[in-house]
Amino acid sequence: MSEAVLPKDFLWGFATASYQIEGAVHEDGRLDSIWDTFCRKPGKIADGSNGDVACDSYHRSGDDIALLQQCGARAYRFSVSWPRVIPLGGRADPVNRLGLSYYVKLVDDLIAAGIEPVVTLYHWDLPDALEKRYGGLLNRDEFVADFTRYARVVLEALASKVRYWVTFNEPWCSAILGYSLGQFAPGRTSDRTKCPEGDASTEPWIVGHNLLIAHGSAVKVFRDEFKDKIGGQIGITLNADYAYPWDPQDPRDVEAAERKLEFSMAWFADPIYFGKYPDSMRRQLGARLPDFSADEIGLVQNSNDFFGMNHYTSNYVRHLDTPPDLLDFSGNVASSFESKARESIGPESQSPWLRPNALGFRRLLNWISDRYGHPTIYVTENGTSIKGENELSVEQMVDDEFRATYFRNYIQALADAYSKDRVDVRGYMAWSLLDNFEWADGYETRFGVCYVDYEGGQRRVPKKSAKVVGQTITTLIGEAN
Ligand code: PNW
Repeated sequence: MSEAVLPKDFLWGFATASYQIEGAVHEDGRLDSIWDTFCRKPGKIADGSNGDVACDSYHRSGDDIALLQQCGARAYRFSVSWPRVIPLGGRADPVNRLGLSYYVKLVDDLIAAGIEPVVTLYHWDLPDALEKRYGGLLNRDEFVADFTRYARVVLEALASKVRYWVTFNEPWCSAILGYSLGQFAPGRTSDRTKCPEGDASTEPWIVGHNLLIAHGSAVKVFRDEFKDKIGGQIGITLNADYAYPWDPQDPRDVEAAERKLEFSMAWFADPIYFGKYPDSMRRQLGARLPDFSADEIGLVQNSNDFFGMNHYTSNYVRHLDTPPDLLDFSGNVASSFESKARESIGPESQSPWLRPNALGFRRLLNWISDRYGHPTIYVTENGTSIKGENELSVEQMVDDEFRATYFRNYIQALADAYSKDRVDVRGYMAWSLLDNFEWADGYETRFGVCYVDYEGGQRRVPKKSAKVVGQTITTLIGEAN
C-alpha cells in the first residue's frame, strides 16, 4: 500500500461540455445556440466544422458512462444545454420536457453507475433567440432574469440528485474571446475585418459584470430554494494561466505578472470574495469597468461555496513602458513562452496558447489559496492537446505519452499543493473524457483521454492517458498497490 497523499474522498473524474459532445442539435425540440449560428459564418472555425454531430453523446450517453467506469472515475462534469431545456431561452418561453429529460436520465444513469455528477449550467451555448432578442450577455436585466429562471428549471429537475453545481464556465473566455478578440461566439470585436459590430473597449467588461450578477442570482435561488434538498454546493469556474515574471529581478515584471493574474482570475474572484474589482483594473479601465450597485454586490459577494478552477498553462510576463491600449485586457503586459534568461515555459502542444508547465499549476493553486483565505478548490478542467496528434494513426494516437506525462506532472503538482502547501484542493476533473469539438479549432485539435472516431461510427478508444490519470490519482489517494 502506498502512502496516502490526497484525501480518501478526493473527487476525481473527467469533464465535457454540451455543445462540444452532444450533437443532435435539431432533435427533440432543441433550437440554435449562439455557437450553432457562429459556426455557420465563414472563416470562424478552422476546419469549417460545427457541433451538429460532434461525439453524438445525445444518443450515446450509455457509451460515455461505460467509458467513465472503465477509467475508474468517481465523478463526471458535464454541462446542460440551455437551448435544449428552454429552446427560445427566455423566462416567458416554454420549457422543453424532452430536452430536460435527457439530463434527468443522464444523472440517474451516472448515479446508478456510482459516478458523482458535477453539473455546469452554462458552458457557452446561449440560446441564439436571446442574442437576437436583446443582445444576450450584454443586456444585464434581461440576461440575469432569463438565466435565473433557466437555473431554477434545471435545479427543480436535478437538485435532489446533484450535489455539485457550477453556474458559469470561464466567464473570462465568454467576455474576452467572445467580445474582444471575436474568436468565440458571438464573435463581437472592434476588429472590423472580423465583425461589423462590437466595441472591445467596453463590451467585455459589461459582459463580465453581467455574468457575475447572473451567477450571484442563480446562487441565491440555489441557496434559498434548493440547497437543503441534498446539501449540495455551488460555485463558478474561473480560468487563468499562471504568470511568472519575465525577469524575476525586475520589480516591474513581478508587478506585471501579478497584474496579469488580477486581470484574469481576480477580475471575477475579487468581487465574489472581497466585493470589489481589483484596484489595478479600476485604475486602468476607469469608468469602462462597471460599478456594482449595493443590490448587485449583495448577490455577488460570498456567492461561492467552493472555488472552481480551470487551468492549462503558464506564461512569462513582462511590464510595458508605454501607456495601456484602449483595447488591452491583460493589464498592459507582454506575455511570452521564454524568460529573460532564455528558459522555455515548456514544449509546444497543438494549441498555440498552451504549453505544459506543472509548477505553474502548483503556484496558481497557492496564489488562489493565499489571496482568498484558503477556500476549498475543485479543479474542474486541466489537460492538453498534442502537436500533430490528428495526423497520427489510431495506434499512435492512443499511445499518448505527451498527454500522459502532462497528467502525471500536473496531478503530482496538485498533490504537492495539497500535502506540502496545505492548499484545500478536493477534486480534479481532467479535460476531456472525449476528443470533441474544440470550438474555433474544430475537430483537428484533440483533448480527449479517449479517442473518438468521428467518421468510423463514433468508436471510442481509451488512450494511455485515460489509465494514467486514474493510476496517478488512486496511488496518491493510497488505494493502489
Ligand atoms: C477551455 N485560451 O477553454 C474550455 O472550458 C473547454 O471547453 C475547452 O475545450 C478547453 O479549455 C480546451 O481549450 C479555453 O485561449 C479555450 O486561453 C481557450 C483558452 C482557454 C480556455
